[in-house]
Amino acid sequence: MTDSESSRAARGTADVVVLGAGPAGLVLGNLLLAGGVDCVVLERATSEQVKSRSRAGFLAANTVRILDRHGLAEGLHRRGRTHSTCEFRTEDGRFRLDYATLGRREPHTVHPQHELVTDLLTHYLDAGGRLHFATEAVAVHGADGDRPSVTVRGADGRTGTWQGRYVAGCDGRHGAARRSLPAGSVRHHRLDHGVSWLALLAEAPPSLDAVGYAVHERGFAGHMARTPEVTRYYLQCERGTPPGAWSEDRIWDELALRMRASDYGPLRRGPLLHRAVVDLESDVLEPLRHGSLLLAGDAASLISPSAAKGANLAVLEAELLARALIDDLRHGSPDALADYSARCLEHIWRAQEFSRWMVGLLHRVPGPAGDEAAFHDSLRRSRLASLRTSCSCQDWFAENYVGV
Ligand code: RFL
Repeated sequence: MTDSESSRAARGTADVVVLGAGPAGLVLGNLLLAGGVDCVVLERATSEQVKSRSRAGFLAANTVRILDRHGLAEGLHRRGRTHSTCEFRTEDGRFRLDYATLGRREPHTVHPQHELVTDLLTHYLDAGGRLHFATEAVAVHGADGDRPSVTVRGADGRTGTWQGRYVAGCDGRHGAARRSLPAGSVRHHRLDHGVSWLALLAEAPPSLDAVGYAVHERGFAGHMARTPEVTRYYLQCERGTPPGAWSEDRIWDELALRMRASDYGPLRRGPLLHRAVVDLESDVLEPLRHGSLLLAGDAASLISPSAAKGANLAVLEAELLARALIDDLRHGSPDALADYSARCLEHIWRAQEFSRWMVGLLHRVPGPAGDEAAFHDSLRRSRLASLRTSCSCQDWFAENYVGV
């Protein structure tokens, strides 16, 4: 379906109306289609935008198993690379963890999110899936009953309606699903970690053969390979910093300083392809269901990128939701749908806890200097020392770092 066709804001029906064509919506769409459930995916962005949005890159072993189970991992195995080492650079020296030899002994697979999304999209469309780009969900209605509907708006401003038996809100943090929840219908837990990152994509080969985490008195800096030609860097910045505030030279100099390039080797510089400021925030909606409206991925829970969990949770939740919807719609068995929220929340809270721990490991606590800040800073150094020296701490780290 082309964008110009879809811009007519088509209207119609489907048993499951899926909002959003990110990892959550596309895994769900593929699994429902394979399971014989009638569904449609409605996506606000154009096909080109969806295929080029750079975000995650580190996929957990369980994510790969899920994608394998459903025949969705072909591109990932062809182009992705396994990754198993992280390096911490701190005021007390440098140490490495080969996490694939620790904990559950599992590596990550590095496969950029836009490539995963492109793979999932191709698979879904080739299998005959229905998807409308440039179609924004405006609101979900009637979620209290068993015939919910979604009003949509096309790129030309024309509106339409989709009706289903269920609506799956996979449309992220700012989507229509969250907005449409009646006040008080779900509990909204939120945490602002108080830290912001300048997230950068550089057209430059990786500078080290590991994920690099640098803890520095000027703030955190991070290094993550994406492809042999592209590397993601993070630079902690003041809250409210405009993404364009720093020149490329200043960014590279600051990265080199915080990553202690003079001690451990230079960074391989290159033009910056993309930059954005990300405030590290987390939230969880509880439960992930209101009547016939179900939430998955970032729409269900936003997680700070400090532990690379968001896309992995999205895939896991989409598989659980697909199974539950297939059970209900094809086999008349509603039990898995009734358990859907509780099953996801176990994984979500565990990931949130680890991601919060990582924030505390990698950053000085923002706020005024003083006795309390110094106390927190000593706790952070002690946490890093445990990670450097304690085998059981390293096993715990590895299990949580790669697990979802
Ligand atoms: P997405 O990917 O945001 O997709 C939602 C889709 O919904 C569409 N949409 C709408 N469509 C119709 N109507 C509306 N009203 C709509 N509103 C929105 C959007 O256009 C979009 O196509 O959510 P999903 O599927 O839940 O997936 C979540 C992940 O994208 C996210 O958690 C990760 O990117 C988080 N994340 C990482 N996760 C990892 O597992 N590993 C990583 O290495 C990792 N690195 C990252 C990250 C997130 C980052 N940022 C940008 C916060 C690095 C960064 C910098």
